[in-house]
Amino acid sequence: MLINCIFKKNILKKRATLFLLSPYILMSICLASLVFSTHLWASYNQTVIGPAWGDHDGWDQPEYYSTIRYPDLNGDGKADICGREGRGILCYLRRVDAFVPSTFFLGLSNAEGWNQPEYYSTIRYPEINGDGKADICARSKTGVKCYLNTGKTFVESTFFLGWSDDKGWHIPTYHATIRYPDLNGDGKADICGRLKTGVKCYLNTGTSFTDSNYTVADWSDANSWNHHQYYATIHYPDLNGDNKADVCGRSRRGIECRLNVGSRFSSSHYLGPDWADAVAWDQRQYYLSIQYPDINSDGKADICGRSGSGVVCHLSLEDSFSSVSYRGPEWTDADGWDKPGHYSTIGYSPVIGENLDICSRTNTGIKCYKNYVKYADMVEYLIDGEEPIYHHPHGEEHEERIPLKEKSSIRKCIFSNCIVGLTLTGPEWSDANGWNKPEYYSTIRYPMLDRNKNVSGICGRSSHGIKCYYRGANL
Ligand SMILES: [Ca+2]
Ligand SMILES: [Ca+2]
Ligand SMILES: [Ca+2]
Ligand SMILES: [Ca+2]
Repeated sequence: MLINCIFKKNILKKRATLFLLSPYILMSICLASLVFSTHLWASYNQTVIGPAWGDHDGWDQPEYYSTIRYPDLNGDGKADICGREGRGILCYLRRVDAFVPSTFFLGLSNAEGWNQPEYYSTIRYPEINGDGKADICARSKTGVKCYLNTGKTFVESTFFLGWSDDKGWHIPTYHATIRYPDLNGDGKADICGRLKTGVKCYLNTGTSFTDSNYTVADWSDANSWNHHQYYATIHYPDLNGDNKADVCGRSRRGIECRLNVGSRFSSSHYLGPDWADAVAWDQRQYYLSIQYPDINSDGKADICGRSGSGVVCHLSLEDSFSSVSYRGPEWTDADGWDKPGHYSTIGYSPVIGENLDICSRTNTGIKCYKNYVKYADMVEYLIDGEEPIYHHPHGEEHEERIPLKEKSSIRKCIFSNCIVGLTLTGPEWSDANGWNKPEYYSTIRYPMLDRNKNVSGICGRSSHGIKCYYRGANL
């Protein structure tokens, strides 16, 4: 009902002249249904209280707050929480309405140098041994080591890679690119990083990392990939849904990906949007917003990024991204999204239903827009004077009908931002409450609080500690 109403209003202007509908009557119906359904879309009624990692205990320092993550430590599908304090990594396990202290600990302490960014910034929670319980890998002075999750704590393992300070890995252009994609689809994380000579990966044998042919030689220092606007965009999405990670990055010409063809990355390009330096995508407020959410839920990672005029996405097709662009929220530079306190908080998670919705922090707090990609082809741009093709969302006999896809549109709408401002209001993490400071906004995450029930949350650290919000069943 609401959705149909929304579609009607969206196409109001163009259809009104065609069908002589009274805009005032339609508007009244829409307003009435919006008022009626306000409680449906307003938002988050449940909280999970996390550890009291407050400013008083030093958690406003980056060597602590930037390490906060939400791995699943016990394999129950519910995100737990870990963070590094002075003594090492502490974790809390998820219970119904709180995260509670656990025996998990790993002594990556300040005394051993882990308060240095070239070390603490590399702490990750990949699945190393395939048992569904998140493990830890991190780079110290001597190289990358992994620590296995025993069910109670973390213990040192035989996994090691000599990406040491001596070999230059203390420099961000190298260590900031260390990732743990699963290249061969065996459920065990492999490891990739960018060296002077380009991207290089090692496969997980079950007990160690071994050399492989997964490389991208083009992305070398000689080709300028040691610059942040390029190396910081290297991601490992699964573009074709075969459960084997592919690789993407932004060169000065735009997005370039290579498909994983079994034992190596393809040498041919999987072309993406031309987000080139020449059109300002070398600005960090744009290139740092590049993500690969699967917005149409077909198992193939799509690409979204924020330009100066707002979020835009392209769908993953057979051998390239769609040339059609799908519009997201108009989170513009003019409205402040050129600042990291906004652009770095953009995330994609299933707030309502199964598709990925989009959220970000506004001046007044978190706002999310529902994913309408199913209807994207129907939403926009009826051409004046052309008879539209109709789609019957509830069957042919139903009175409601909405126009389906017209020929010449090249921009379509995916999130409800296009539609009467249908938003979900999240926590009031506003500028006025100090959330424009990095020790707070940079901790905002959208973890799966319950994977089995498809419940995602909004979590962040305030001056008092961690708190998560989610939509309970009674909303
Ligand atoms: Ca868990
Ligand atoms: Ca594990
Ligand atoms: Ca693997
Ligand atoms: Ca997709």
